[in-house]
Amino acid sequence: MSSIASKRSKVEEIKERSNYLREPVATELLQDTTHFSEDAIQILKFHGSYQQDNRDNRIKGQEKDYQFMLRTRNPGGFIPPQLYLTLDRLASEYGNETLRVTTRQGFQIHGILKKNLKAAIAAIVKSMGSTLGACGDLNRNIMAPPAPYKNRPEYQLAWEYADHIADLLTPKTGAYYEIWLDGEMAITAEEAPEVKAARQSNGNGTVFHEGEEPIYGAQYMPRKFKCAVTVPGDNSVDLFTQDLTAVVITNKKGELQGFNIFAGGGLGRTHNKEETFARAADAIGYVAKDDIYNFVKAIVATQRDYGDRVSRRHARMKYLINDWGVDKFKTQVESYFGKPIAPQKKLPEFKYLDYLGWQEQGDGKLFLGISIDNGRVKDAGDWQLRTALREIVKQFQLPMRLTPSQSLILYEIDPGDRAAITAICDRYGVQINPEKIDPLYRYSMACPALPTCGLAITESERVIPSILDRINQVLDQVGLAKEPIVIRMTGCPNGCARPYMAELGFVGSFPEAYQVWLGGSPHQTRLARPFTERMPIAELESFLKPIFVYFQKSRRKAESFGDFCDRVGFEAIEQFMTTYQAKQEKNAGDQAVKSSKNRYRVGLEDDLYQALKTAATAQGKPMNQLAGEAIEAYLKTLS
Ligand code: SRM
Ligand code: SF4
Repeated sequence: MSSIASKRSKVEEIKERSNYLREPVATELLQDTTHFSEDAIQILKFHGSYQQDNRDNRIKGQEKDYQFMLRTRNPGGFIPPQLYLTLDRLASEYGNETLRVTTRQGFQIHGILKKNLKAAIAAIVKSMGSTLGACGDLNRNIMAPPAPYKNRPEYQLAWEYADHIADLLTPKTGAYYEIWLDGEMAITAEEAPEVKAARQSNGNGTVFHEGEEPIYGAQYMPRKFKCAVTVPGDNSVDLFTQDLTAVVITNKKGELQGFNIFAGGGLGRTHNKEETFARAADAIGYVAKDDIYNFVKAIVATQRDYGDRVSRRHARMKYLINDWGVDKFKTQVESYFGKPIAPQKKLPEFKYLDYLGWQEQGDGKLFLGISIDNGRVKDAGDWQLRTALREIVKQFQLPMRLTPSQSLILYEIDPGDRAAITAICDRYGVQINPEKIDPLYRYSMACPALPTCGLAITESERVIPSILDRINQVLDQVGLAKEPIVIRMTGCPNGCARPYMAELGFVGSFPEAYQVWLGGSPHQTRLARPFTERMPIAELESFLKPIFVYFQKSRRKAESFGDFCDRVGFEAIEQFMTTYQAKQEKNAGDQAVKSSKNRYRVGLEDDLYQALKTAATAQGKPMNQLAGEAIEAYLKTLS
């Protein structure tokens, strides 16, 4: 073995030993245990599951309360009705009675016991779903705008190519079906012939001819790999955060011409490790439509062969592009691609779109975008979203698209069914009018964090409602009620709810304390920057108030909070905060001096004292205040 091979990270060796993702999962699944070994945990991820434990139930000296999270892989967020109903059933049968829409348009079920994992995965596959490749070092769920516009070909193309690229990069190992379905292949939609051909064609060394994985090889990717396909102007997919984004380019007739390519985005970082950072993707170039699969393979091969397999902290493709520079990266990609990459076509500005409420889908049918707080589909108090969705999907057999902002869209709705669907939403307290949703809630996201995520430093999903309520109060006090600010929170710096693209980002840094990021754009086209390392959550109001006051006083017309922070800069914000706090302290001091004056005593005769007491009670004022006012008024008459 070469010295380079011996330096490889432990996970690289586990992958290689796994025999294309089979072991030790296959063996350990049959054992009567509550959890898997460390090696099996790594391989299990590729099958779409994470071993977790309920951190609320940790007791020193006792075995952890082990449970498993299952994540679906469904390109463009597509969930057919039968799959939704199966997931909903599994959430009750094996899970914690909730489903969770993720920030990459997938569903997660939490709380599954090891003994039920096989039944749960098998049920998903038999309902036309999959969890294969939802986690692990390979291509993750491909994102696409969830809007079901049938009269806008670019949107349909984005869906189509998200599906095709997902097919191209799906692992080919037989392990998944052997382990979870006893070798029975699932009935899946037929793969497009051009995708099949592209996988087999060996464009300049992009493909392995031996083994089960032509594109990945036996060691898969150095790290997770994330792609999106979108349309010009639509940034619902947070395109600058992806390893690879393809933007559909059509001609005036709506016919596909090719794709603008962005690459090298990524958000994961570690506190106090400067060598890790969030990075926005670079514009790479333009690729004609017939070349797209070979181009994707060329990018994948570049990261596969040159990505860091020694340090997992440095293994995402963003570090390769950053270390090499865009030009060197492009040269390497071109050598796999076999031709030069053309310059990008002109694009309009990208905007964040969430597609909520009732809308026309362009072919006479309707769609309905439903906002879900932090993606958690549950029944809680008056808000019975889970029951409402089950009833709607069952009765009307509607497909859905999960959105990258943890919400969902029901589509293919007959206009005649609109009233009945609205009535179900009303009956179960589900607000479907976007105008009536509080703007902070509408635009915010939070990751799951505690109690399921093993990496969480702080709370996130469970505390964000109270934090948004507190922020709303501060906004109210400074005359900014209903200001739409994009707020995102995570329980650690990995960035699962993409906080580094928010206008106001909270990133768990110490128990009960968050790093605060400011200056992202409302359309997620610019990275935010860290403003403070540790804001104790108890100090939220005193921390934010001066910043909001400054924003309220000095913003330009229609300027958003994020744009304002970016324009004035952190130095100006800090300066304002210091002056504001000094003023507050002076006011408090004056107040104290003023109230200390009241401490002088003046003697009163009994009658006068009783009269003052009666008047003070009648007016609801303290006696000393009324006495002070009366004396002040009398003295004025003398001067
Ligand atoms: Fe994530 C790890 C949840 C989107 C960056 N992420 C995790 C794990 C699996 C924790 C773990 O490794 O033990 C979390 C499970 C929590 C739980 O209890 O469910 C977790 N990530 C999520 C989800 C569910 C958050 C959500 O609120 O929806 C998202 C699932 C998406 C999906 O369907 O595939 C999720 N994670 C993201 C994103 C956003 C995105 O992809 O658009 C990011 C930042 C973008 C990026 O990858 O650069 C993200 N997650 C990470 C990282 C840091 C990766 C890195 O490059 O350093 C980790 C930790 C790791 O990989 O070592 C992580
Ligand atoms: Fe867990 Fe951190 Fe991701 Fe939140 S951001 S889900 S705490 S890994």
